[in-house]
Amino acid sequence: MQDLTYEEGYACWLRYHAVEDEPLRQSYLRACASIAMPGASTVLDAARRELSDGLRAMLGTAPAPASAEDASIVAGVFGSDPRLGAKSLTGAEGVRLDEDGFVIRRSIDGPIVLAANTERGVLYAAFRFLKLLQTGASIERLDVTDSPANRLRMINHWDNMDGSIERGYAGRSIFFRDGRFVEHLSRIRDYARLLASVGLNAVSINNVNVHAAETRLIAEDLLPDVARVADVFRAYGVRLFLSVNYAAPIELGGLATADPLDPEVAEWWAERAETIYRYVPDFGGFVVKADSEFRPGPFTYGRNHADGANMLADALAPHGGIVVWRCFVYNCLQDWRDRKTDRARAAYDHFKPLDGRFRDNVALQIKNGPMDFQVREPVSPLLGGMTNTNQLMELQITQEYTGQQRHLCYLVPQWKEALDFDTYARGEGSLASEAASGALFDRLIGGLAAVSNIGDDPNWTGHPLAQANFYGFGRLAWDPRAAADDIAREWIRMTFGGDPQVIRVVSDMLLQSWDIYESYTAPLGVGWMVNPNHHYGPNVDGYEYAKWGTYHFADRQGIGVDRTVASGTGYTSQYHSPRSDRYESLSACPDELLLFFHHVPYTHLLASGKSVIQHIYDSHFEGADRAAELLARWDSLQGAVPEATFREARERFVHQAEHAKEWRDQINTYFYRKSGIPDAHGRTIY
Ligand code: GCV
Repeated sequence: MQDLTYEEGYACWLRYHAVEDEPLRQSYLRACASIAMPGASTVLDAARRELSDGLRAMLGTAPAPASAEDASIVAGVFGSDPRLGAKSLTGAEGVRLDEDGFVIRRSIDGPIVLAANTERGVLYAAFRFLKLLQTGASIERLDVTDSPANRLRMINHWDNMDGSIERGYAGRSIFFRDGRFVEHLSRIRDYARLLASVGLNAVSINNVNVHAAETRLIAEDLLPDVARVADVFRAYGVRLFLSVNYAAPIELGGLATADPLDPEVAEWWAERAETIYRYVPDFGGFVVKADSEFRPGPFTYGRNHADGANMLADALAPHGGIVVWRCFVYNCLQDWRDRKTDRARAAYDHFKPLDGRFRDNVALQIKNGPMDFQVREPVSPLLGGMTNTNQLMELQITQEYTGQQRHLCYLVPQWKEALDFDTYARGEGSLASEAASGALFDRLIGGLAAVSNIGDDPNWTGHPLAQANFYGFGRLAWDPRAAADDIAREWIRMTFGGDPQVIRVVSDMLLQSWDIYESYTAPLGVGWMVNPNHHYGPNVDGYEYAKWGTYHFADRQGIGVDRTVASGTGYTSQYHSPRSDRYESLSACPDELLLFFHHVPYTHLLASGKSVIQHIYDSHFEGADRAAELLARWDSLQGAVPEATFREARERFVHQAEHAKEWRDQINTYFYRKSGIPDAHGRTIY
């Protein structure tokens, strides 16, 4: 019987399963007999503890403390012991080694050296070294040099102080309860450790929709609590950010205005920043949702987003903080009769003209797609559209539109498509991941941010397999080139151990799950078709006559949104050529995005050779069948994964199989009734 935390999935991928292969265990034991870690700090302590606990769990014995001359593992900052070597900006083969990078080296019969430019780098090296053992790698010789591609690797929480989580599907907040901070911080500590284990270095703890209670997070009565939480994260190398209310000068400061160009307002924020830094000396900065979905912002005063962001940036600059300013700005009071306004255009239209006008300590946070985390969207044209502004790509780990952690949807393949997207901003090969990291335009700040999917459920994520999304985001934030299947396999191995059947079955399930989910929900990139507000379950016209700018325009002849320059909203022109030409052309537009860019008759033939209507029928019948197979495949693992995890997931697979049928039947029936075209295979449609 395993311990409960393992059974329930609390330990996630840091379970540190005992190594069962005896010769391998012996070789690991010989290599890890003793350890020296010069230096003392909370971050180094975390690394020391991790190495000791992890090695004890996997090998049965923790390494004995030793002097650096005698130790089999020497870990620390370059220069803190001669064995660690001197400070270095390049590792093996000239690989750049930045402040978070590290090296792991071992020559024949030499000690294992874990070295980095910073303590945080040493912590990352410790986790990476442990991962080598978790995944059964040989450690006879080691020459690893690694640095993150992104400077900012951030998690955004949408947690409210009453303990609720906007779009949270895994319980309540681990930070807040009943209007206050939680008393005991041990769960936050365990969470900080999970973040560090995948190299994440920044966290914002409150919802971007900042309501009255959370506006006070920057007030002096709550800052001591903010500082306590920041201390916990700091020990794992994670900087804390807060989402702020743009109208705080009025709501908290009692000023008459929040106009960014009003000197009194600027002074108020500067004083706030100074106070915050007295409590949290390494405070990361502010995350801001302004002039978006009823949140206040600079528009109220006739100012633009650069005015708004720069004023906050100036307040933070003396302390080293940054402003993460979200580009999720669109008209959420659109008249559905208005065919000219296109929500997809909005972010680009607002922000592109401001390119180059933001301070160096501002980063614009851009959702991966132009709409809102649908199962399929094109990549936002702002990524690669702005060449002179720091950017972050925003992803959504929490499965708002992708099954709410009741359906299996491994999102790493979706994110990979966004990261690997060629923006053509600097000619062919101008990847969106490099626009986001800043590498494409020589920007200093850049990275990835994602909306968390964790809560206080015993296994953190509700669906046990949704942990793979959190893990996968961390891996991609560090290395966007990592492959979705490698990430899946290593997550499974670290989480469930080395049983080949478990690795094979779960990785197949994960890797097919996005495709399966897409096939029985909204077709061909058109999106939405969910129930309003909570966004769960099918409702084809749920958003069709709404104010949110979310339409599919289905009539008896056809469906889709014409976003071409020739006859539609002109959105395709926001991309660089040849991308723009491909989307503009009906024949060159990829099938999976066809209805995002074009309005076509149901009889239109896709590149696949099927008509649109037959594609809808086929994908929905197949998708529901494949969802049912997920359950059967999971059932084959009973006894091979922890019982509690098995049951938790099984319950969800049963629901998913049923719910997929509901999706299938509603979508197929709707389009059969609209088009009058029967299924070529005569299957049941209602
Ligand atoms: C935090 C979508 C979600 C909202 C979310 C918003 C955002 O509209 O449904 O819950 O608000 O995105 O990203 O700001």
